[in-house]
Amino acid sequence: MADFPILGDIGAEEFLADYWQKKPLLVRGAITDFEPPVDGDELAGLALEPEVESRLIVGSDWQMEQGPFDESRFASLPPSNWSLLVQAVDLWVPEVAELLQHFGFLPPWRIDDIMVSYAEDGGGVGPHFDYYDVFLLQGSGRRKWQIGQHCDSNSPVADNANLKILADFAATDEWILEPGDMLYIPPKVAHWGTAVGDCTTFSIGFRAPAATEMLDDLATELLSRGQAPTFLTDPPLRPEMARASISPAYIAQVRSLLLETLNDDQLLAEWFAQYMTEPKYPMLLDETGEKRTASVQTFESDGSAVISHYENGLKA
Ligand SMILES: [Mn+2]
Repeated sequence: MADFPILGDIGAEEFLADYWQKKPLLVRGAITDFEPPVDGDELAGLALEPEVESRLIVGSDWQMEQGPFDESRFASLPPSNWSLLVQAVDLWVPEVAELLQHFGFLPPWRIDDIMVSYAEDGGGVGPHFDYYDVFLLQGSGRRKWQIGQHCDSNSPVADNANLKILADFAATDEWILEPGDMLYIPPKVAHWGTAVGDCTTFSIGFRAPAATEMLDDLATELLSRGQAPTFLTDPPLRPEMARASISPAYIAQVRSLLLETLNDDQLLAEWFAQYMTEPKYPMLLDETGEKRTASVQTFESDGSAVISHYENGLKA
């Protein structure tokens, strides 16, 4: 018996070594007799609430509308070809949060949220890729999933105002997922889900911050610490350098100052634990009861290890 039944016959160690962030994995019957904890009506109800993040994707050209929605909007939708996406349903429905218990082989602070989608026949978000890992767990009904090529920021996208729909999609595999089946998609792998009849899909998504976002947050952290700043110094100068273009020696100075600033294990460890436990919706903590935790090990100057705990972006 596998250690995490949601991975089917594959052990967690093998999954992490061979599939995670590398290649897709289809697991039939990942959850046996799966009873989806929310249905389309409940999702529509959530999408009426202003604090809940939701989107409608309508038509064969995937036009996106941002929630919250009016009940009248649902009444005027076509009989097919649309999908409702509700973000972070785990924060609003405890039974959905319980699904996260199946993913104990991954650090909890890597989890972003569980997005749940309801789609009528033909509905979906079109062919696209993401920069994060996702497990697509089929709720009610059936959905056809196609996976395709590896993409990156140079992959051509169609001219669609709000969604990054791939201009080219070359399907390499195709499956129909039934209730309780699950498909893991690594970052940058093209995928395209299309509802076969009405269905719900639970997308367990992971957080992968961009280097730029991390530098931004780390800079804010450094500023807030109020430490004396270190300043750029000149490389050895010669008079003719005054009117020449900026010399590579200057750039080398800049790089070494920046790297020196980053080359601080304690700073990085404390900041990263803080950063990765920041709540998804900091302004809604009272309502969601969101709780993100991580612990991190640092070393004192005498070499002794210290474990610090972080919760919701704060040292506990
Ligand atoms: Mn996706």
